[in-house]
Amino acid sequence: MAATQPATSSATTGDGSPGHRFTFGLWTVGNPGRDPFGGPTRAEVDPVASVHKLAELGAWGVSLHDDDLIPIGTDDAEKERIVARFKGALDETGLGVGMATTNLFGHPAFKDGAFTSNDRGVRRAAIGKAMRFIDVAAQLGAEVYVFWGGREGTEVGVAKDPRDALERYREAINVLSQYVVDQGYDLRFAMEPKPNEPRGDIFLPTVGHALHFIETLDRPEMVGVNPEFAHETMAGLSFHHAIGHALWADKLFHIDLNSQRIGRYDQDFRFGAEDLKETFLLVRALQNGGYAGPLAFDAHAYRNENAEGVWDFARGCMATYSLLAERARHFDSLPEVQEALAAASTPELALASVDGDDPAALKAEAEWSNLDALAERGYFNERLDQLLVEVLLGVR
Ligand code: GLT
Ligand code: MN
Ligand code: MN
Repeated sequence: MAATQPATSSATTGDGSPGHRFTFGLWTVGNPGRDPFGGPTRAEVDPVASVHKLAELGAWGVSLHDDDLIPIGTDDAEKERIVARFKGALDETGLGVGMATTNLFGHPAFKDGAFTSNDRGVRRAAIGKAMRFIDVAAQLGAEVYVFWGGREGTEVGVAKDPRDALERYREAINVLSQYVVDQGYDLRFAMEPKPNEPRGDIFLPTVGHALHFIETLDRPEMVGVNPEFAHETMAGLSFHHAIGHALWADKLFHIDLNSQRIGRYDQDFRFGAEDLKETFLLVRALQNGGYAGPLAFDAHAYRNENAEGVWDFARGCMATYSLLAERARHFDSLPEVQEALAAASTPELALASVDGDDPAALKAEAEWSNLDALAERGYFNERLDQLLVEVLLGVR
């Protein structure tokens, strides 16, 4: 399958590295530090103020939920005024909208799920809520519309048959993609997997599940994935492998960048705060895979930061991405790395294994004597990995 991604138009400069289209969710820089054990430690931030500050820091754009911009309970006239003011700030600063999405997890109506609630009335309202904000997303020029099914899951497995839940999930995405086509909007969808939290178990828990689900849709070409570093890591999986899989399937429409340790709650730390090696491998995979979509930071400042620390957090995310992009380019440019890759036979993996051969020839190659001969070689991964560590540490 092709590994290329659709090129996107206006690449501008993020923090120090041309071509990176860095975006931040309004809910990320606007995160007031609330957690399950304590209330806010910082004031709420006006979305328009976030737009101006992010523009000043060199971000390319923002992403947002309906409820980040339009508070629950807002009437239609006020909604129009809010959207116009926000669009004014985007026009003034030149910031784009990387993605928009629906909050289908905050309102208590969605406590049993949204598209997969057992209550048909809730499912219909969830579809309608998404339609309402898809209209706004189109108006704001969003590239991608994300579906993160935070409440689509269970604590009590016996209460929902996963086959019915998946069928209803599928129905909702089909209805919404038809809506986008009927309205003539230029919008693609991206499914964001997560294994758990806030539900005990969430449907579409990993990138692999989502990639399969997409193939069952009426319009699979319109739908890709929005993998998040923290979410795959929570499942104990390699994030750069998930990204490789999505790129291979031509389905990486968007990406949520942050940091996370395995086995913890959903930490959403600053990009690069944990596991720099995995983070390096991710940046290199995106770079070498030709990913040109938004680089969205879905993270937040530590709870003990004040308003000033939030902007340190935002600068840190962009700076670390840019630095790792430079390290990845440098790594691949080193002759000793190229030699080590050759010793590991890394380029050989790109060659077809079989070239119209006679099965008899392949069977002959499975002789024990040949297997014994093949077992003799080393793959020099120690050398290769140490080079990577030394590049990361800046001594090479
Ligand atoms: C929420 C979640 C994120 C999703 C957002 C989109 S909302 O913050 O933790 O991973 O990307 O709905
Ligand atoms: Mn996310
Ligand atoms: Mn997260």
